[in-house]
Amino acid sequence: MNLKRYRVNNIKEALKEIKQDLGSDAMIVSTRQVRESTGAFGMFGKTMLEVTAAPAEKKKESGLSVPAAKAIKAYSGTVETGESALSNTFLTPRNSPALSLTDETRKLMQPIQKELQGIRLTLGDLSTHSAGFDEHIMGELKNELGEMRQMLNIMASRSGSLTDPDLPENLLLLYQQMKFGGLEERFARRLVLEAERNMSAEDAENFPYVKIFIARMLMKIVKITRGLEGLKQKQRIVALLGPTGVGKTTTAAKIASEQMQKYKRKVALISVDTNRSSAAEQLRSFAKKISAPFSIVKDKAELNRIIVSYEDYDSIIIDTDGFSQRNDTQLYEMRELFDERGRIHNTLVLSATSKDSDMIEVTRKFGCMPLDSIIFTKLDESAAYGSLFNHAIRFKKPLSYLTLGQEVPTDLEVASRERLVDLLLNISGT
Ligand SMILES: Nc1nc2c(ncn2[C@@H]2O[C@H](COP(=O)(O)OP(=O)(O)O)[C@@H](O)[C@H]2O)c(=O)[nH]1
Ligand SMILES: [Mg+2]
Repeated sequence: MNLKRYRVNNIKEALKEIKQDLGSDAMIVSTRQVRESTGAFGMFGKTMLEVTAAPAEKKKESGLSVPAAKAIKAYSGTVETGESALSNTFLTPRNSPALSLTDETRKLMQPIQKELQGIRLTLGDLSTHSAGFDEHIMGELKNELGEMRQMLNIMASRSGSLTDPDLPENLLLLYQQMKFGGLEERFARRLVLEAERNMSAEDAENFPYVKIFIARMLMKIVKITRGLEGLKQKQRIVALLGPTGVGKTTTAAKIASEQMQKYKRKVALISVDTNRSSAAEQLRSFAKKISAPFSIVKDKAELNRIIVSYEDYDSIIIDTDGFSQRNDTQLYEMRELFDERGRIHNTLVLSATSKDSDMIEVTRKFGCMPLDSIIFTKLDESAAYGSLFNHAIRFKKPLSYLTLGQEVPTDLEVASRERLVDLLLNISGT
């Protein structure tokens, strides 16, 4: 990506330069305060603002030149299937950009939407009342509708650009930064509007103040368990659930090491292997390395028996064999084992590199079991930290751990609010 960095005295200056250089659709990627090392021994350097910006993505612009026929295809057949094309959903694009509109854009779009609605109704009338209506003309009209909808989408996607008039500039800047970091547009919007309502116009002029204000709001959104330390039971039993490849086994090993090395606890390991796969061997060899007892179980009776046999151990870490969230049979089998509330701390392991839509699906499906916390893995491979907040806002599940690499045991962190907010807003770099 083509990033450009600006050192300026204030936000106004930054916005002016960015608009000149990259156009008014440019996105703010990050903001931080830096000290200029000018003056004798760098002592009298003044504090400057460093703003990094990126030009708008090209693909947003290309829509207008898409031929009408293609544009219609892009709407997943709603237009092609005749009558359904004229249903109400026609005016509501799939990703509902209407949610992300600024008031100004909304105003601009209203007459176009009205016009579309009119055409839609006329078309509906024509198709029901005149059986022999010229197919060709119908086709053309539908094409035109498709194009108009494409334009509406483009207008919607442009909302929230630097020209957004509704917010004081500091808030607008942070809004852009959060959005760039992957925070869902409507969440970012809600946050900055709420912040605006709760601060004086004078405070809104003070960038560090506004940034810390937003950081505090974000901190309130995230719940945490302090790793396994927040668990009430004396004997800590934790099960790692989730799809394949997200890092369950690696994380189980890291947590086992944390419990042993940091807290000097007696640790036992269990692998649940409903698949009869060889996946459990990975944990077996790790258990051998740390001289911890290890068992493989296939069903609930075996699991219960083994847990009882480990009653002298302080922490029991249960790894599970992963499977797709779409495999209902396996989900059902797993639920049999982990449907009890309270005794075992069920933690869902998600990879921070996954798309938001996949995380939502996985959490919903695995939500057939009580989920006590979430672990986000592979933060080292992702920069879209906003996803973590999107998830926290949607599901209100506390976070227990974050993992930041493949190394056992080092690349494990107890999830903290400060860390998460820092990842999104880069407070420590300020
Ligand atoms: N980059 C990175 N890789 C990880 C992390 N955690 C696990 N992995 C890797 O992800 C792959 C799958 O891990 P594994 O623990 O076998 O996943 P499982 O199928 O859920 O048990 C392995 O190559 C791990 O080394 C992490 O935090 N960062
Ligand atoms: Mg595994």
